[in-house]
Amino acid sequence: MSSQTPVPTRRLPPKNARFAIVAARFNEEIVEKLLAGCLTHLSALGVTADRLETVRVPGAFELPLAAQALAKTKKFAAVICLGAVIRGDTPHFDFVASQAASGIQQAALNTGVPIIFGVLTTDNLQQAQDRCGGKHGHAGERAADAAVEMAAVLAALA
Ligand code: INI
Repeated sequence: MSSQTPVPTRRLPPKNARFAIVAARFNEEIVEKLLAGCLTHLSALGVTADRLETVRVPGAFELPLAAQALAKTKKFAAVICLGAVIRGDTPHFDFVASQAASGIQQAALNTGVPIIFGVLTTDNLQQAQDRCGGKHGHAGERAADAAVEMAAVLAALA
């Protein structure tokens, strides 16, 4: 996969916009780094803590349902899903990763609320570490950027 990440174009969150984060507990060490980077970056973009809600779920497979429930409240300009699916010796990875990805997209299309795919899908732990503050950047920060940008895009379209 290409590592050429986009430069965000709309960096200001809409006024008073609230954001929700759903974080998986599976592969906790990695997901906590994603969450920390996401929160720090949202703060840097002007989203104050009182406009944030964080929810935990067991694993990436459970992200779409929780994200959809949050989106349906219509309280949030975007919902950010954070998780890490790391390939093992069985096909389990493929089911969890693909269902998380398609479920998140489906939840966004069902609700009309941006739901951000901040889920790492990697062959091993090192690749995941490289992508949460290592040599391949920070997927948690990118998820924050995507949430703010999509919130701004949808606000402009409304
Ligand atoms: N969940 C993850 O978030 N990452 C994984 O790597 C993973 N693997 O490899 O199994 C994983 N499995 C658990 C899954 O998300 C569900 O929580 C579980 O199947 C219960 O529904």
